Order: sequence, then C-alpha cells, then structure tokens
Amino acid sequence: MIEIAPGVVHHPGWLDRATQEALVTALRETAKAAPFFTPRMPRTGKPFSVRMTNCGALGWVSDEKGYRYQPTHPETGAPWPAMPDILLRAWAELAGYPHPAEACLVNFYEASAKMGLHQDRDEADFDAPVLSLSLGDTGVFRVGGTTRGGKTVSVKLQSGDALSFGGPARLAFHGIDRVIAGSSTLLPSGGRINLTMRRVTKPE
Ligand code: MD6
Ligand code: FE
Repeated sequence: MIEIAPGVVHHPGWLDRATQEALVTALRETAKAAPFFTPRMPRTGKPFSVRMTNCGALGWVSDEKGYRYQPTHPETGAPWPAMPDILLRAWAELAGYPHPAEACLVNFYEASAKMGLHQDRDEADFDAPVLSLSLGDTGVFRVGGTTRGGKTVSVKLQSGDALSFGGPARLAFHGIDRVIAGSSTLLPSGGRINLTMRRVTKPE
C-alpha cells in the first residue's frame, strides 16, 4: 500500500482478477434491481457524464433539489439492493472503522466521462473513511487539499485497486480527470466502474 497524500491510501491490485469478475457479475444483478440513472446538477439540472446506481441501505442521488442520501431509487422508487459480500468484506478489511458501511455508490464511466473536483460531504459522519474500488479501464484520479485551487497529486486507479480516503483527507477535493480507454479487458464493452462505500449516519 502507498499513502499518496495524508489520509489517502492506495492499495494497487487489492482484488485479484477472479474476484473482480465475481464482483462484476454481482453488480449486473445490482443494476437489474436498481438500473443506472443519470444524475443532474443541483439547481441547473445539467446531467452528469457519469451514470450511477447504489446498493446498501442508503443511496446517493443528485437532482435539481440537491445532493442527498435516500433509501429508494429516484426513478423506480424501489429500495436499493443489498451490498454484495465482496464489498462488505472490503469494508471490514480496509476501512478501519468499527461500524458497517451504509451506502455504496456505483459510478459508471464511458470513455469520455469524467468527474470534476468535489468533496464528499453529504454524510453525517466524517470519522469513517470513504473506501473506493475500481473496475475496468484505468481512471486518472486527482486529489488536492480541503480548499479549491491548491496543489494536487494524481494517481492512476487500475482495475482491482482499492483507495481509502479518510482522516485529514476526508474532506479533500478530488475527481477523475479522464478514463484511459482500452486499458482493461475486464468489461467486455469497456468503460470504468468505481464503487465508493460510505458510512452515512453517526452510530449511536
Ligand atoms: C471515482 N471517486 O473514482 C470517483 N470519492 O470514480 C470518488 O469520487 C471518491 O474515489 C471519495 C473517496 C474516494 C473516491
Ligand atoms: Fe468523491
């Protein structure tokens, strides 16, 4: 493991190929129960280039009304499906936090998709890290400080990599500059999946 910035720990190749394939199979079931939707920016309604779904008790959604967590899919109204076991295990092993994750946001990037610099701050509990797993094509991830405009570092997140994002970095700005098309054979039609597991509520 490599600490790329204080609180940002990169675990290259944390999932082996067979586990990556099993996770993709599990996520196809997730997407049947909770189809990918296109989130929209608060106020403007401008669509994201990334498509999203969720699993776990809560899911992150965004539309004209704002960013929030909710227990149901924004289009079907159905509860989110359970988190696959591989994700529960990853949280137990890497998060270093004594309570379970409540939400896993699933982001799908086509070759042209990206995600602008943002903070993850819609959770009530910042003591837990956000734990990310990447599948498919490599994403160029950038992380800076807790204010905009400071110095940043970049790391390539390859299929199977885990990234734990907590402590002094929990509110750091970060994003995905680009996806490197053709860099992985995991997803037959290409693209990148990123999973971010989060604790949302404060434990009792
Ligand atoms: C991505 N990741 O890798 C976007 N957020 O596609 C995130 O936005 C992120 O990787 C919080 C913590 C870790 C992350
Ligand atoms: Fe994020």
